[in-house]
Amino acid sequence: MTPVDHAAWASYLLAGVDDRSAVTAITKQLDELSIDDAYAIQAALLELHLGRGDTVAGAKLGLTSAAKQEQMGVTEPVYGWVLESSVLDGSGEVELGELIHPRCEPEFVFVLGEDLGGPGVTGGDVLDATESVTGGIEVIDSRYEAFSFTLPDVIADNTSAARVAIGSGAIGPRDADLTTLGCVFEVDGEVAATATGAALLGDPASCVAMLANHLGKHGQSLQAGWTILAGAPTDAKPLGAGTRARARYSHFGSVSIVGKG
Ligand code: 0L1
Ligand code: MG
Repeated sequence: MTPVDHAAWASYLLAGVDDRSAVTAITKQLDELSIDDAYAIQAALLELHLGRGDTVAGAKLGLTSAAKQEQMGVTEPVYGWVLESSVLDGSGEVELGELIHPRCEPEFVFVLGEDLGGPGVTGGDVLDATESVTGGIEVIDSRYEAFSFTLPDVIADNTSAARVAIGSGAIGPRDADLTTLGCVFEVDGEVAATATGAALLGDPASCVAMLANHLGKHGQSLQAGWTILAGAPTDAKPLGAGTRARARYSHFGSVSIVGKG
């Protein structure tokens, strides 16, 4: 079988980002795309972004809740990178002209105080290494046509990462039980979904441990100061012009974004 050209597929996906134009899923064009090849494309895509002067602000998990897995028709979590350029300013304004077909979702967010490297990282280790926990809203924007993909496709596409708003109402990692901590997700003033932290595969901290252990297999670790998105406890909602989304958390206050354009 011909080896997968990771650099070429990374450039293909970056062109989708640059052109604000959806591309055909990679798996529709190859006989097979393994999970390892998909992460290798993701790594090549990260290198392209870094080559343009961007930096890594953190890392993320996706598809860590049943709601998200059912929405996207997959059964496993995925891991990706949070770029500094993707972090929104306090206005929460999302320039839709820079995106293809964005959706938004609430996120549990960890800010690390210490490096964390797998293997063998537990949820307790994550809490020990965490400086604070807060809420956010992630804007995801699959580069694939019709927001439709297989698991390897979405891994290659850096797990649809596009923008993220980080809340300011942080708490210490053991100031509350993260599994019972509640989130109300509102779109245009209506309650769109509700969830608790336990929606994230039972425990948000254990999700972050999975990420640290995943990176450990690739000789990488989570770094002190990084922002880590543990995943969305609800499904994602479309973000159009004028759409106002707000995530209200029981312990983090609220985070809002608005679609501009
Ligand atoms: O952050 C996420 O949960 C996104 C994971 C990729 C699947 C999607 O685009 O919804
Ligand atoms: Mg997400």
